[in-house]
Amino acid sequence: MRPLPASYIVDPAVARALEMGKPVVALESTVITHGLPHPENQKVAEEMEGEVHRLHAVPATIAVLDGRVRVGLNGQQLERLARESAEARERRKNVEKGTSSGTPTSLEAGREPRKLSARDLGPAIALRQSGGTTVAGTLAVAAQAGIEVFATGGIGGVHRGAPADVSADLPQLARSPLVVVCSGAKAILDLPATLEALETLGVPVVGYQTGEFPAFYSRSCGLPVTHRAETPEQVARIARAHWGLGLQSAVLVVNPPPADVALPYDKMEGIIQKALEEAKKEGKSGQEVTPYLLGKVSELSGGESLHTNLALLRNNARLAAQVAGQLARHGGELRA
Ligand code: PSU
Ligand code: MN
Repeated sequence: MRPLPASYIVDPAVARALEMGKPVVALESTVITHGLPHPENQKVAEEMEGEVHRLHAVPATIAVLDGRVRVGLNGQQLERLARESAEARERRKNVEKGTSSGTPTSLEAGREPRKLSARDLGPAIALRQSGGTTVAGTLAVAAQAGIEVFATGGIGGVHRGAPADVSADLPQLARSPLVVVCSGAKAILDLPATLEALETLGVPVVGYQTGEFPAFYSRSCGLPVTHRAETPEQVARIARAHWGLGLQSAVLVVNPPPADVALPYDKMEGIIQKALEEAKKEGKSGQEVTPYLLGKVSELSGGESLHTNLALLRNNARLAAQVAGQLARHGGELRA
């Protein structure tokens, strides 16, 4: 394994797999700290790890704990991250409702798990903070650790009506050579603008058994992708060929949510419009926009969107494990 900074702690099972060229799948942790309610956050994180294991790959959930970059969490660490974020959210809600003292600003300065993009890793390490890594943060760490595959729900992108609010996920995808399996970008975003940005950044977007860009909760939104792959092996071949050219970007594999849990696009659009209006009324900005919108969408859909979100996360973990298996098994053969 390549030498890593002193701030990194690689879980022994992950280190062994990387050492031996066995398949490893990185998993993000903002979905645990900021993306989902408790206890679903912990449960789905464990289930994603279970799916990866079942397909004979090693899961590496990436997070920062007390200023250490963890590549692979054990059960206790995962439980702690999920619980502490739920407690922090509860405290913040009580402060907002006025049933508890303190201000959200003073809580921010406290020990609660943070949302860590790539730019936040240095400060988090130096200041001994804990937090969930976003897609950008996870990519930065996974690339340094030499992990080749990463599963998530939906990437960040260009926000609607706020073309200056572009997720750091996009530029980080441009410089992290991993296969990223997702269900497109979060549906609350401007999807056409996000696809354009991916093109500008040189990130190939490969539809998995689809010619369309999925809209996270929905299997399609009418936007075509430029490439499609039918099997995990084809995905692996595409990635090896891409990196073999010396290109350093991610290969974005978009996997539609399973048909039995996918939600109709038009219905979700109505709900998203309402959520966007509420966010505007509440004056949400910056890092809090995404978690707020996801929560609102879940509330307005009566929990249906949450059910879909959980199912697609498990589904993406499965595909990622299969791709990691292909990349590892045919490492030499598929190397361009
Ligand atoms: N998609 C989800 N839930 C999430 C996220 C994405 O369904 O919680 C997280 C990811 O970690 C992603 C981040 O990297 O939101 C993007 O946030 P922002 O738009 O602030 O960059
Ligand atoms: Mn943003």
